[in-house]
Amino acid sequence: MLDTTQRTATAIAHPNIALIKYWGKRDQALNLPAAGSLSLTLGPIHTRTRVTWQPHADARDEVYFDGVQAGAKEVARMSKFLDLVRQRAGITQRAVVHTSNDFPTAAGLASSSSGFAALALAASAAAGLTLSPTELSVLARRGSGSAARSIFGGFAVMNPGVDADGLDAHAHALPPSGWPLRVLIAVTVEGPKDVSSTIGMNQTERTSPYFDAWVKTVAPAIDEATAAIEARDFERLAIAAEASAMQMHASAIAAVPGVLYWRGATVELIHRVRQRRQQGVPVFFTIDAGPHVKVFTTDEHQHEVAAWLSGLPEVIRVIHTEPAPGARLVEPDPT
Ligand code: 2P0
Repeated sequence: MLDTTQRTATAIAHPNIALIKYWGKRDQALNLPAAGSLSLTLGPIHTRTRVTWQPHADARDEVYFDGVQAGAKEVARMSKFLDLVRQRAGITQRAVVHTSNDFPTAAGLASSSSGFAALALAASAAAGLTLSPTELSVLARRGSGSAARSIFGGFAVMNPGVDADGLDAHAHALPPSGWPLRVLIAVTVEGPKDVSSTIGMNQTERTSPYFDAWVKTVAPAIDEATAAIEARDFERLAIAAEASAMQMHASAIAAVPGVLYWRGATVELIHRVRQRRQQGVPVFFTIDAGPHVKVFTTDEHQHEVAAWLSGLPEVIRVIHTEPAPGARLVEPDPT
C-alpha cells in the first residue's frame, strides 16, 4: 500500500482534433458517447501534468493550473476523476496536481482532451498502476470523451461501445499513415467560450430535432474518413470532415435555445477555405465547440496557407500543429 509514501509522476499529452465529431452521450454518469468519432492528435502544443499522491488522506486534492490554485468547480471535477484512480489502486491518499497548457484553455482548442489524457496517465502511474493504452483510454474517457483519443498518437478512432459498463468505449490508433498533414488553428476570438461542450451536447440531445439524424451520420462517416486516410486522398477526407463538422453544428444550432459556437469570423473563414480549395490549394476546415477554425493542409503548402490565413482580417493569430504521438510519461520538472 502507498498510504505512507509520496509518489509522483509527470505525463505529457497532446490535444486532438476530431475529423468525424463526437457530440452526444448514451450515458451521462459513465460519460459514454452516443456514437464514435475519428481524430488526429496534434503537437507540439500539449498539456503537462504532474500528480503527487500525498502520504495523508486527511485533506482535499489540490489542483494548480500554471501554478495558480484552481477554483472549487475545477477541483471537484478533477477529484471525481481522481476517485476512479484511488478506487482502482486501493488508496485513499489525496493528490496534488500541477498542470499547464501551452495553448488557450477552454477556448474550443480541445484542452480537455489533452488534460484528462495526461491526468489519467500521471495519476495512475503515480499510484503504481500500469494500465494498457486501452485501459487508459477507458479511464481518460470518464474525464472527457475526447480525452480517450489523446491517449493515442496520429489518427485515432473512438468506439462508442455497447456494454453498459463502458469498458468497450475506448479509442484505438489507426495504423501510422505517415501522411504529412498540417493543421493551422486560426484563432478568431480570444477568451473562453460561452457554453461548455458538455452542456452544449446535453442541450442538443435533449432538445434538437436533428440529434438522432446527426448520430446516424457518424458510423458511415468514420468508414469514409478511414478509407480516405488509407488512400491518402485529401479531397475525399476534406469532404467527409467538413460534412461531419457541419452536421454536428447543424444539430447543435437546431437545439432550443440553439447552441451556436460560430462568430461572424468563423462563417467568413468557412467561405474562404472552400474558395481556396476550389482554386486548387489543398485545404479544408473543421470547427469544434468554439469560434476558431482549424485548417488542414499538407506540409508542402503549410507556409503558403499560414501566410494567407495570417493576413485575413478574421484571424487574430495562427497556431501551427502537426501529427503528434500519444500520451507518455516524462521526467519531472527540475523545479
Ligand atoms: C470532438 N468535441 O469530437 C467534439 C467536437 C467538441 C466538438 O469532444 O462532455 O470536452 O467532456 O465528454 O470531450 C468536446 O467534448 O466533452 C468534444 P465531454 P469533450 O472533439
